[in-house]
Amino acid sequence: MQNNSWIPLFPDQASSFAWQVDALYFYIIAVCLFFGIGVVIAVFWFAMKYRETEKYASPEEIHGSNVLEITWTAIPFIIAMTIFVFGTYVFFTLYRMPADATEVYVVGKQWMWKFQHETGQREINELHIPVNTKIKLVMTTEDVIHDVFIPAFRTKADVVPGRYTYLWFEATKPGKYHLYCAEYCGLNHSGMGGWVYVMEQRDYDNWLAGNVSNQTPVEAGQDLFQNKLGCASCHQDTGSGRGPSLKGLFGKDQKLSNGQTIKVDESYIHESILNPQAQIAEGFQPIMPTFKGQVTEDQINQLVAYIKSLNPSAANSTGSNSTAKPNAPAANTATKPPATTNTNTNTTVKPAANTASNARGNK
Ligand code: HEC
Ligand SMILES: [Cu+2]
Repeated sequence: MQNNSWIPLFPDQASSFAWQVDALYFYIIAVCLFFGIGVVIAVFWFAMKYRETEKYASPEEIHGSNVLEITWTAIPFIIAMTIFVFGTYVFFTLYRMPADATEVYVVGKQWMWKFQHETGQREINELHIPVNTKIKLVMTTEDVIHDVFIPAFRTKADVVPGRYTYLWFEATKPGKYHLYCAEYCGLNHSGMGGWVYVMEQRDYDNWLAGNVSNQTPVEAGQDLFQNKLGCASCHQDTGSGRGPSLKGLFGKDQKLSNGQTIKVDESYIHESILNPQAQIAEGFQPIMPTFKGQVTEDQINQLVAYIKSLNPSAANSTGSNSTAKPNAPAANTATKPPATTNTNTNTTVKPAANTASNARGNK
């Protein structure tokens, strides 16, 4: 939460890059103050120094000065470049996703945030994460544009219908931090927010164990793919079906029938499901029906997670989806932590909401 620093203007610096964002911010403020105050002082000083002392005096004329020209070009250029270089560095730190992050799926919806962990736990308007661990949010929305904003982590990103955007952070301090929607998204926009709970690894493990979910996104996706939606009837691993085998698809460069080549990412799969005619895989007929209206964004996330898991060697953290199943269900039976700890950490979640959404599988 808000700390008790002597100026309560700034939230905690609770992520690995928060200090960089603040340093850049203060640097720009310092530059602005220096010149802003400098100009005002100069105005008064010159006004006094060169005030009219003698009527109709004609001052000495000056014609050009290379030294002056070069100085007032070079200094502002250097200052502008420091802001540019520093800003670019911070930008890349924030928006280049680390390869070894734990993924959490996020779906924005008027007016709530829905999260699903790799291990299957679902949350609404609350996100529990371990401290000192890189977390990558894979985000989309069911309706309008929203924006995930966690001030204490000094990071935010738009969440856009029809595609995926990403955000990563590594929380450095256990605690409870505000989560906001930072894009005006309708009537109850101001109420669209919640809390991020940063927990010590041990507490987080307890939390996971106390919030068992029957299916991980990969498992749920597999179920949809093979049974509920019948994708497997066309997409067979052998490649002998009417559609291409999706094995090893994620992360590869896919040739399209129009001659283009495209890198297969989450957004490509998303579009392949909702708008299959838009991009046709080379060598196949455009016979895939659209699943628009039949699948929710949560289910698409699960299908994406499953299709990603079919390529464990993909460059980024994707592969871990299929294999990384931290011992959440196991811990529940075998190494159940003392009841007290368990209930303690669990008071922060709403089991009712969790199980209800599990039962419905998506909403
Ligand atoms: C009627 C058969 C059929 C069904 C059912 C079907 N697909 Fe397809 N799918 C295809 C064909 C054919 C293509 C290749 C042409 C294209 O890109 O549209 C394709 C392409 C794709 C691609 C892009 C593959 C690539 O190599 O670029 C993805 C991803 C995909 N389908 C996912 C799904 C999912 C998920 C489902 C179930 C929700 C599904 N498909 C159901 C026939 C089908
Ligand atoms: Cu919103």
